[in-house]
Amino acid sequence: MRVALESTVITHGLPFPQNVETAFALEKIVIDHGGSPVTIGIMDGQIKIGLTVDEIRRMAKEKHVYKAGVRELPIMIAQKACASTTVSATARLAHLNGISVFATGGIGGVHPGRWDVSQDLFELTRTSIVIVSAGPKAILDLPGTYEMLESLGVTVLGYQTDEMPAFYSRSSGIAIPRANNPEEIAGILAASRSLGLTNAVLVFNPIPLEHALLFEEVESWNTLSQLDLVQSGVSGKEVTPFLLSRMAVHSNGRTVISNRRLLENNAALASEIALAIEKTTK
Ligand code: PSU
Ligand code: MN
Repeated sequence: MRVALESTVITHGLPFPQNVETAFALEKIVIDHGGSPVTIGIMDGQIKIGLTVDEIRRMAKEKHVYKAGVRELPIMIAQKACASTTVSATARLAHLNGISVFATGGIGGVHPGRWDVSQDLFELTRTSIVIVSAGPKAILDLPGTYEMLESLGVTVLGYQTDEMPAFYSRSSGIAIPRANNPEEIAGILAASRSLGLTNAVLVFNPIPLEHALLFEEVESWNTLSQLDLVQSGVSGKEVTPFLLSRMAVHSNGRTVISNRRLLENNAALASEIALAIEKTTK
């Protein structure tokens, strides 16, 4: 059973060398669960449904890999470019290739302030796949992102929680439906498909308690990072990578460690869900 993993977290989400270490650690977790990890990306215009070890290393080290969302995929292919794929692009490519489960860190969403809403949210309305994340990224407008998911009709579940987790921390105060085990999630995907729904099943898996950061502390680093953003003049798709790198600076690297731990936790749950889906479709 295959589990999709994304590559933008490697190229734009984590610093080198933690990014390569994390990419391989995630693949190992899937293998240890009896699955096949499929890290998705684009090399010289070729869609890679499973980057090789060397390709992952190359992506992680290169400075100017393009960050491709679903709308940039056609450009990357036609121009024979090298690109990492975001949640939107990875979900689409995984689904096209018959993969039912995808693990990431945090989904994109609604940014605070001026209009900036991730392609991720819209892609989730047209890709029937289970996506495991630790919540919308902490640098986002959490209530706004939650409301947008509702407006778009995306099925949202908390894994063994009644609250939407907040990426580096476990709670946001926003109530969501709960799922208690991988079999239940497999059943929800099957029901979604039997209804002819095209949307994703978005599973929010809270970061393990021992690696969680205090919400108040995260908020204080976020306030500083958002000020840095205004001063930097950074815009467009560079916003999220910029904010994540500022969070790492203000937290003295603590957000990088938490990000890795939540990614590992998500890869493990995604593997269990993939196994449950395989059992029910046999
Ligand atoms: N999860 C992480 N770190 C990341 C991302 C996810 O832990 O960097 C990436 C994903 O690829 C996601 C992207 O799709 O951040 C969101 O970018 P934007 O806000 O520009 O859509
Ligand atoms: Mn954006």
